[in-house]
Amino acid sequence: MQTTEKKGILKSILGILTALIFLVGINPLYSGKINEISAAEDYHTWRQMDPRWGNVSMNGTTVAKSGCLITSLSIMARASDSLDSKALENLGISRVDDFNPGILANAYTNRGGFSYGGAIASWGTISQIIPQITFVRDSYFNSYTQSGIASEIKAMMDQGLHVIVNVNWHWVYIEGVVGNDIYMIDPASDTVLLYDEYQLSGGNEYWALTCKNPPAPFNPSGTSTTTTTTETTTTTTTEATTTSTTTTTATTTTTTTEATTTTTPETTTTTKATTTTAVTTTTGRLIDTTVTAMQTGEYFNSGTAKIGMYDSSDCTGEPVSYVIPDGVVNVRECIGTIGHIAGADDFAGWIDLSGMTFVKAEMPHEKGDINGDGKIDMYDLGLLGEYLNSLAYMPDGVSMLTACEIKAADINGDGKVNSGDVLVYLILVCK
Ligand SMILES: [Ca+2]
Ligand SMILES: [Ca+2]
Repeated sequence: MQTTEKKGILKSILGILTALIFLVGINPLYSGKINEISAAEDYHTWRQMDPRWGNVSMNGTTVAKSGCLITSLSIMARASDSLDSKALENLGISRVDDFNPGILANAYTNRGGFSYGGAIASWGTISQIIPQITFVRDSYFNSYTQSGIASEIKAMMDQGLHVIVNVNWHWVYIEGVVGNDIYMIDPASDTVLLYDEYQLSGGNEYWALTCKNPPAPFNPSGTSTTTTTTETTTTTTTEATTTSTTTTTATTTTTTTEATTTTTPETTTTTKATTTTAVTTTTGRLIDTTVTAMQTGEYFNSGTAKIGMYDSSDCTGEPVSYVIPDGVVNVRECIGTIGHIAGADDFAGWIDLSGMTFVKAEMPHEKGDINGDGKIDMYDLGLLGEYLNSLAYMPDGVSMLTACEIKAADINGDGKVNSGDVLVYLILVCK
């Protein structure tokens, strides 16, 4: 989509590479050794792709490819100070500082803890390895909104439970909740705010567990203090944990080029001169400023706020879903300024089109040139990555790309837009 061209480009390409590792089994080469761990390493920096343990096998896969849950469990074990002497013995290490996700993966493997493909075979295995950790439940959030999910997690954490959340087929450890902000330690990224990295459609799976210590009071300003409760009343250890928060400010510059073509009659006939103003967005998406009455066709949210979609044409009450900025809808019929949006089941909702921008019927894009700038390059690859990621969270009837853009994204021409197209792009773009 036009404004996503630059803002998410690096994230998208990283996303594509990660997706490829899952989808087509590319196995990056790792040369590190699992035991090359510096002492007292901050578990906030543990990523499943870390070359020190990324190639540790997990029954047909590796920690790098499929170890997000193992890495999240490892982070939780360290955050909760659950590695007692029995756990160290089970893990085959002598010091807490020797622990890392590769060590835990090996302990699972030694117990037959992974089914083929790296899935954890039994919830109870974690307690067999680290006795201070007890699996409580594997369940699903009741909520479908950020505020609802945040309050469900907060309530569990207030009860002393540690929570690991499945965000679109990937697991992250939750470090704290402040208001609607959910702070995570993500085995795949340095992002700390969950919704900065992942769009949840709601109802997500989660694991809740108890550990030696409950989740530490969380301070998003960067420093959280973990007070280690003790089993006896004689000693209290206070451990200061510094959370490194990196704030990345992405500045998006949208260049809008207004091309005004005035067709002036050269002869003095009575023909009226017609003036058509076509505004070219940075993706080449044309919007037609001559259209005043609402008409059927594709519209996109060109604003910065999401726009509600309703189940009745008076567009009142609670929206059934939203069209996020840049989201594209296909309007099948209009009643005044209200449009009926097509969906999987013909009807996805009603929306007030006055907040949306009509997409002019476009010239078909060249195969592969999603943003219509005449080139096939990393920007198109980035858009493809964002589009594939968006399939997991876009509500019914809303797409990140227009029909023409989706057609262009099918670079291998098999009628589907998927990882096969990513591979072709990678070959073309990364040569
Ligand atoms: Ca292009
Ligand atoms: Ca294809």
